[in-house]
Amino acid sequence: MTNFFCSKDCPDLCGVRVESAGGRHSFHGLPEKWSDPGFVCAKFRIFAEREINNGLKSWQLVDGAKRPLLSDAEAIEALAAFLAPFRDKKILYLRGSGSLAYNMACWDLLFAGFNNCWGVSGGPCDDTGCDADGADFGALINPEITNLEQADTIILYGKNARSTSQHLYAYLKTLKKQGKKIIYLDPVKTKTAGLADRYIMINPACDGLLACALLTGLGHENGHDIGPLLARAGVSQDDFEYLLACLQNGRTAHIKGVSIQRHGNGMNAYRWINRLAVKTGSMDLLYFGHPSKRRWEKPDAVFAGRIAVERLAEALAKGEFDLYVNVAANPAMTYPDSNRWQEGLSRTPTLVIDTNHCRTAEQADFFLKVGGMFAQSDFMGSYFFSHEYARDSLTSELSDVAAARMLADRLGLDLRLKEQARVGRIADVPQREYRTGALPLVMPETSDRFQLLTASHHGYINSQILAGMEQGLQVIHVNTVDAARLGISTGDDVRVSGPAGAFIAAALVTDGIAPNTVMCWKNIPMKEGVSNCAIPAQVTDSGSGLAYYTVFVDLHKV
Ligand SMILES: Nc1nc2c(c(=O)[nH]1)N[C@H]1C(S)=C(S)[C@@H](COP(=O)(O)OP(=O)(O)OC[C@H]3O[C@@H](n4cnc5c(=O)[nH]c(N)nc54)[C@H](O)[C@@H]3O)O[C@H]1N2
Ligand SMILES: Nc1nc2c(c(=O)[nH]1)N[C@H]1C(S)=C(S)[C@@H](COP(=O)(O)OP(=O)(O)OC[C@H]3O[C@@H](n4cnc5c(=O)[nH]c(N)nc54)[C@H](O)[C@@H]3O)O[C@H]1N2
Ligand code: SF4
Ligand SMILES: [Mo]
Repeated sequence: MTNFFCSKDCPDLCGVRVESAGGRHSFHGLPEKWSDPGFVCAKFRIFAEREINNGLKSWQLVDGAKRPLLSDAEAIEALAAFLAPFRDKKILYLRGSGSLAYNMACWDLLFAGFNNCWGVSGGPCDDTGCDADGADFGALINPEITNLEQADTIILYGKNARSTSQHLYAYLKTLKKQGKKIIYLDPVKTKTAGLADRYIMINPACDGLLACALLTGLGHENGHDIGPLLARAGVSQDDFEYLLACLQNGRTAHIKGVSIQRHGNGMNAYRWINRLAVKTGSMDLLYFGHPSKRRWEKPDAVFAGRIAVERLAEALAKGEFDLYVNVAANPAMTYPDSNRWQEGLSRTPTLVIDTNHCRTAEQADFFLKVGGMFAQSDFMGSYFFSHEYARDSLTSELSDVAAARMLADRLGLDLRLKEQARVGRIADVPQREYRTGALPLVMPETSDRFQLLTASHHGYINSQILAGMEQGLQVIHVNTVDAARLGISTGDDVRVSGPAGAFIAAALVTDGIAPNTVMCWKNIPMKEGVSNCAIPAQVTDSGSGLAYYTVFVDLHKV
């Protein structure tokens, strides 16, 4: 029996008990205070299938053909020779969220040891929201999740827990049975709406407007006109009064989804929700996604410089770097402006270090296959809950850390990755202290085209799917009234054109999406292209996070 944990980009951070017999493993989730009995989600089986002895080998492109590298020693030897000429060259280094555990920093430390290696500033995930909480509270921290037991009402702002945090969802179900009211705000009527006492189909990027209207209604704010704010948000007077009554007649918890900060005004929206929680005495009932390794000292990888996240594809396409190093990331699928990424990857020599042959690897010059989380002893905390776990490796495949150490040896670099026991703990994470005076309200962009949302699907995480799983998911959700106006029916192939390019998906006509809004599942191959072909690389009002959802598209039947 081995103790393990799942280090995928998922807030739940399941602790796992593994029983192995005859080369087969069975996985059992450990219970938590808020999730007893424990369980692992159905995706875990997919991770095991993708990553344990999946038969992939490393390879190097030689004269346009892939030369397979059959053993780990051969792969490391060839990679050391591949990297040697780049010791003083300008390198761009990107690490993604394939595994979020601490020891993945081995690669940061290795490449920061090259003389002119650049890291990235900002990111695709939670940077905007973290900047918001940093500005308002001077701290990135969540209250204990069990504080929810003190609430009478729980508001979920675009937090599709049923799909993206199944342990939170299980806890919400228990809390509902105890009599808590649940309110769910989302332009899309997702599976989480089924749990809610009230589902409100808010327009995208309008959560801050609603929070401001509520603060005005409660007398905490003036200078704003409630009527136009509600009209822009698509929130009815009845829903507004229901929310007001909840806030006035009991304690209300606020759970901010990561999604709502992926808009041009995403930081502002987060800050208005923060303000609503603070002014109604609920700072201890306010939740978001915070950094998962904040309780450990950071490994000291110092890069020669940093390039802004929205410039990555452009910089590679313009030939600003001699080498691109891509670790546990799949930007050809997951980052905006996919067509530009294709250009950049074909122009710049590229090393991909991954457990799978992802879309980005298809254009690599060197592919190093590692064993993934099952081969890696590691530790981390959750980015939402308070728990943390450590694990030993489960398989003997080449781990990221073993590969980085072997390379460091071959290249004569000092890899200063500490054992877990020697990594300093940060004992006193600062507490929240609200420090914001007046807060301007940033109105969302408007357009007569359709706002494109790209949401998580319960069956896979980010771009990590099994081949073929995208069948049946290559759809674009269109509101019934919009579809009638455009003459589009369910099953029609539709070209979705945005500022950066286009993709093709099958229409799925539904009343379960706000008018003038369309939605497809994120980060999978579409019938033609991928959703990020349509999405330009642009940042939110924090300047640090990508504004994936402030994009307006045209729909044409093909
Ligand atoms: N199964 C699964 N789980 C995952 C992931 C996955 O890909 N699959 N990804 C993981 C990662 S990396 C992250 S960051 C988290 C993300 O998890 P969440 O924070 O739940 O974010 P999303 O799933 O992107 O979006 C959730 C919902 O927000 C809605 N939404 C979009 N814009 C707005 C808005 O302006 N206001 C409101 N109220 N709602 C809006 C979308 O329609 C969508 O239904 O999930 C993690 N968990
Ligand atoms: N349009 C649109 N795009 C989005 C989003 C959106 O909402 N809309 N969401 C964004 C968000 S929130 C995020 S977090 C990003 C995520 O984007 P990425 O960071 O690209 O995340 P993944 O798709 O999970 O890809 C990670 C890669 O890591 C590999 N991998 C897995 N485990 C390991 C390991 O242990 N070691 C190594 N070396 N590799 C491993 C996987 O095989 C996969 O190819 O996507 C963003 N992209
Ligand atoms: S993806 Fe999330 S819910 Fe599923 S096993 Fe991993 S940590 Fe648990
Ligand atoms: Mo994310």
